[in-house]
Amino acid sequence: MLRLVVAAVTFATICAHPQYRDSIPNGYSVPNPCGLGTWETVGHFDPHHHTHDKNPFGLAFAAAGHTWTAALCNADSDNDGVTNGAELGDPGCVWTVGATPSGPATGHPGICDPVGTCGQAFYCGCHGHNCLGK
Ligand SMILES: [Ca+2]
Repeated sequence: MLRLVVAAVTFATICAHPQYRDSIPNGYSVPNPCGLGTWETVGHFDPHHHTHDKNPFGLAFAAAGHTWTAALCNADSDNDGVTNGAELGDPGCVWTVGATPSGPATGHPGICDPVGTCGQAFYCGCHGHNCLGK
């Protein structure tokens, strides 16, 4: 029984992130700075998997209680000169959960675009400390 509970909790933890896409504007259409398509796991360095390797936006989002706040919207988490709100299509920071954003997402809030130009330890296909110096 204990194994079942542990497995259920583990499964719930692993799968707990997708709803966060509903908690940010255009959470399902954040462009992939490494190519075509969208970046599914907006708060992480891996575009498709919820690793523990959160990008700066993911860390800020967690620090904000996984809530789209004015402070989070006005911040520039990836330090590329564009606010999170502007990148996610909410330049006026007026979006609320369930509402239609004022515009489309134009950039990734956690990965500097163009990739590799902000001193971020991320390159397409490689992320984390192992990428430093590459
Ligand atoms: Ca930015």
